[in-house]
Amino acid sequence: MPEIVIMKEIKGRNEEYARANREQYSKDHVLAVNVMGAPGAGKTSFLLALCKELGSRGINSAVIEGDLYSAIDTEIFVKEGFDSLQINTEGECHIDASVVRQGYDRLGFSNGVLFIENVGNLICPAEFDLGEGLRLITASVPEGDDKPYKYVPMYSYVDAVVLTKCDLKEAVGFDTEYFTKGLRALNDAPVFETSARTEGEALGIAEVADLIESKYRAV
Ligand SMILES: Nc1nc2c(ncn2[C@@H]2O[C@H](COP(=O)(O)OP(=O)(O)O)[C@@H](O)[C@H]2O)c(=O)[nH]1
Ligand SMILES: [Mg+2]
Ligand SMILES: [Zn+2]
Repeated sequence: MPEIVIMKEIKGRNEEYARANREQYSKDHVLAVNVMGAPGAGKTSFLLALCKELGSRGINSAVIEGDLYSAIDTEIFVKEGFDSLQINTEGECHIDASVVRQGYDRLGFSNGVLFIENVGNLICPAEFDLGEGLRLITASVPEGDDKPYKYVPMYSYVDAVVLTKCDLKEAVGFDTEYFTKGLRALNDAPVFETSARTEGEALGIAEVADLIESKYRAV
C-alpha cells in the first residue's frame, strides 16, 4: 500500500508555502511540474509515458498524486519503479502548497523532475501556486475544442498545453485551429499533440520530454 498524506485545512498563506517550496526545489536540484486537467483527461497515462521517456534519457522522475480518495494512480507509478506518494484531499477540489510540501518531505526526492498530478479540475487549481517551475495542462480532445474560451483562468495560468488522446481527434471532430485561436487570445504557451494509445510508441511524448529536459537542465 503506498503512503498516503491526508490534506488538512490550510494553515497560513499558500503563497508563503509556495515560496518555501520553490526555494527547497532549487536547493535539491528539482524541477517541479504542476500537471492540471479535467478528470479523465489522461494525466496519469501521459505522465507514465513521459516518466519512462525521461528515464531513457537518464533523468529521474518522481510523482506526487492528488486525488480526493484512493491510491490507484500512485500504485501505477510504484509498480513501474518510480518514487510516488499519494495525497488524498477527502473532498477538497485542489491541492495546496502546504500538503505538497508534506508529501515532498516524505518522498525524500532530489536531482530530478517532480511531477505533481493535481486533482482533476479546470477551476481552482489555477488559484494555488505549489511552488512549481512549470505548469502543464493536459487537455483531452474529447473534452472539446472550446475549452480555452470557457476556462480562461486555467488556460491563462499554464506554461504549456498537452493535447491528449489525439488518436480520437477525427472521431470527436476536434478542431485544433479553433482551440489554438482561443488559447492564443490568452497565452503563447506551446501546444503538444500526444497520444498514449497508439500502436508501439506513444505519440508526441518525446517533444514534451525535450521541453522538460531543457527546463530541468536550467534548474
Ligand atoms: N484513446 C485514448 N485513451 C486514453 C489516452 N490516454 C488515456 N486514455 C484513457 O482515458 C482514461 C483516463 O486516463 P487517465 O490517465 O487515468 O486520466 P486522468 O484521470 O486524467 O489521470 C483511461 O481509460 C485511459 O486509458 C489516449 O491517449 N488515448
Ligand atoms: Mg490520474
Ligand atoms: Zn478547489
